[in-house]
Amino acid sequence: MATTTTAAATTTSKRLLVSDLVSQDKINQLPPNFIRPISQRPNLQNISHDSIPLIDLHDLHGPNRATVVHQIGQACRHHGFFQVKNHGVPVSTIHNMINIAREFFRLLEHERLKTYSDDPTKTTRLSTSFNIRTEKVANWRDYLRLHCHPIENYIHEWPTNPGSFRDHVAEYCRKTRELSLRLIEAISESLGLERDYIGKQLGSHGQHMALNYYPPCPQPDLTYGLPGHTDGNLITVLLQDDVAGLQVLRDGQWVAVDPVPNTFIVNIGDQMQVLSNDKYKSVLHRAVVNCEKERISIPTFYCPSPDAVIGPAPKLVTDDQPAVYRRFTYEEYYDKFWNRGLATESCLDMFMN
Ligand SMILES: O=C(O)CCC(=O)C(=O)O
Repeated sequence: MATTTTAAATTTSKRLLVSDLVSQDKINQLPPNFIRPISQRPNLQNISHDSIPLIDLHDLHGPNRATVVHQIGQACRHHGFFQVKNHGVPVSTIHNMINIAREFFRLLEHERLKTYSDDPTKTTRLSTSFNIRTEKVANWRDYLRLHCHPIENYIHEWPTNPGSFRDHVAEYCRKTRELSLRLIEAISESLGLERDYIGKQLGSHGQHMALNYYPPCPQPDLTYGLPGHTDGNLITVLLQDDVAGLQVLRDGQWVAVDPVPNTFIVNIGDQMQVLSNDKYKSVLHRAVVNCEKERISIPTFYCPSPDAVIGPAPKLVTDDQPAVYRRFTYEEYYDKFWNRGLATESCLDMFMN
């Protein structure tokens, strides 16, 4: 692999990963391929901190279930985002996951690059930005993408360094899958559907995750960790470390979701918007970076299996609200999602009736 030896803002970096640009080339200005046109920059001064709802899941399986389901429904309808506590994922599992992600990104470059690929169809891959094959401006992010359900189909592909990587990540995947299934049941009920309706639409189900690593950035006002986008999956359960960076669009204003220890952030993805026939919205969100601290975020993307056919739930299609979307396989959606390279914020428009 070619390397750059000087801090140069006028040349495009030959490093594959942003983390190595920072740790090895020690750049102090953004290389041009990361710089957004003025109209697309993050405007970090104009951010609200009026956060998203925090829902206590303690009573989800008790006599007060209906109250919690109602809170979840309101959050999905009005925000598309909420946080959860008493979610059932042990604190030790969360800490192990964050620590192992940090250890992974601190490995030597040649060790990390063993899993490098820019091919979005690969089920285990370390990569950078979003899709460097199709995008014009790069993002200040490296990420390890893993498919994790059914776990036995994929675990043999995962990194073996750090030594406890597979054990800690597998445990985390099992726990976040349990949480995702409980949330999907509650969301199904909140839409007036059978508790198991949405789960039954997902074929044999899928679960992917990303270990996102955002290194400190010399000019965070010129670029993004990830620009505004919606998630293409069903629901996302996001863990972030103690460094802020996630922002959610509400009423045309970007709102920061500052970290709350041991909580998860849940958001509605495009497939849930389709199944709910637009009752629940898959909301734009983005990750901004900062010049002082590295940041780690770990989204679990719960999704249909590739062969599952997704469309609006018939019970939610009425004369007043006809089916907004056609039916499609998740495979078709997933291909479009990755190929557009985040050049458009969402690809739901391509599936409208
Ligand atoms: O880093 C974050 O907080 C958001 C990550 C995200 O939106 C994604 O990976 O799709």
